[in-house]
Amino acid sequence: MTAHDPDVTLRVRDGLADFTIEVPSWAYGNSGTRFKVFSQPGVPRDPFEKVADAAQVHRFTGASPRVSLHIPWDRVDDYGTLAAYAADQGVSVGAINSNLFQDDAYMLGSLTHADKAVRAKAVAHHLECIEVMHATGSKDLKVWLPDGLNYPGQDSLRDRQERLADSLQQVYAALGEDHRLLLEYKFFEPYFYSMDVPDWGTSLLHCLALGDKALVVLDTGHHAPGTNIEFIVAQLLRHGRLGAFDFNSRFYADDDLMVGAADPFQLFRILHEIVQQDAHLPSSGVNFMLDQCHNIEPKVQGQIRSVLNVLESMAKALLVDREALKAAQLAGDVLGANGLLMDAFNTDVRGLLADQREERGLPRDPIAAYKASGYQDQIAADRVGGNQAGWGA
Ligand code: PSV
Ligand code: MN
Ligand code: MN
Repeated sequence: MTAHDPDVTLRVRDGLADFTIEVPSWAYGNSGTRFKVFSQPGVPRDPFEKVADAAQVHRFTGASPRVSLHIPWDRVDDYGTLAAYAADQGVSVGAINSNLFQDDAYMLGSLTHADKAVRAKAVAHHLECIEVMHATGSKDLKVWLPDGLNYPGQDSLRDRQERLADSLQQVYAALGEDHRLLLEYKFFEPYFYSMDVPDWGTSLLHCLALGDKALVVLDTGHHAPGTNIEFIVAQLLRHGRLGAFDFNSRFYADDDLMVGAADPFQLFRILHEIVQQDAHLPSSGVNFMLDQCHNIEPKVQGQIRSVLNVLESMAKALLVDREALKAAQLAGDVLGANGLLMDAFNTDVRGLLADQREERGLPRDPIAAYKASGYQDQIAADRVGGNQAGWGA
C-alpha cells in the first residue's frame, strides 16, 4: 500500500475532515516532576494567555479548535468574556475539569469522604463547574477523582462507593439539558493502596447508575503496564459509554508525556478500534482530548507535535481496508488480517497529511511554521513571571 493511492487519499481526507483534538489549558504552564517545577520563558500568566497559546496550536494544525479548562486553576471573574476571547482567537471552550486534589479538606477523600459536609463541599465545587459550563458553552464536565485509601482498613471500600454514587447523583442532577458528565478512572496514585475509581468497570457502573448523560473517560496513562486498552475502547463503544479520551504517553506511571511518543503502535491499535466503530466521527460523541504536561520541551510546540502524532496514527487507522479485513477475519486468514493492519501501520502518511494540510491553506510543516511565526519570541518578551501549570489569574 502507498499513501498516494487515490482511494486511500480520499479515505484519509474524509475520515479526518471533522476529526478534532481538544487541548488542555494546563499544558501551557510551567510543570515538572513531584520534586521540581521547571520554568520556561513566556508561559501564560492567566487563563486568557493559556487560551491564546491553545489557539496557536489550532492555527497551525487546523485540528484543535477547543481548549479544556480546569477550575479553579482557570477561574476568572467573567467566563463569558473568556469564552468570547476564545472565539476571537478561533477556538471554543471544551470540557470543564473539576479539581478535587488541592484542598486540605479532601485529605481523606472528596466525593467519597465519610463526612457529609466534605462531600457537600465537593459537590458544590461541581455546581460551580456547571455554572462555568453555562457561561462558556461547554458541554462536558470531566471528573477525575483522586480519592482512595493509603492503608487497608482505613475506611470501608463499600461505603465509599455508596457515598460516591450519592455525590455523583447530586452532580448529575444539576447538569444542563445538553451537558454530559465524564467520569475518569485511574488505577493508582503513588501512595495509594486502593483508588475509589480505579478502573473502567467502576466508572462504567457509576455511569450506568447515573443515566445516559454519564460516560467514561479513558486516560491512556491510567492503566497497568500491558493492559489491552483497545479492548476497553471496543467494549465501551459497544455500550455507547465511551465519552472521551485523555491522550498522553507513559513509560512507568502516569507520565503525561506526548501522545504517540512511547508506543505509537498502541496508539494505532486504539485508533483502529475507534475507526472500526466509526467513533472518529463527531456523531459518536467521543471527545478526543490531550492531557499532558511538557516539563522539559517547549510547550506550544509539544502540543503541536502531539496533535500531529494523533493525526498520523488516525490516518494510518483510516488506511486499513475494512472490507478486506472483515473478509480475512471471516475466512480465518490470520496472517492476512494481521498483515492488513501492519501494512497500514507501516505506511508513511506524513507526506499525505502535509498535502492535505496544504489543500486546506495550512502549513505543510506546522512546527516549522510556528517557529517561523515569531509567536514564541513575542510571548517570551511580553510575559514576565508566568505561572505553574494551572494556577493563573
Ligand atoms: C491526574 O492523573 C490527571 O492527570 C488526570 O488524568 C486528570 O485528567 C488530570 O490530572 C487533570 O485533572
Ligand atoms: Mn486525565
Ligand atoms: Mn492522569
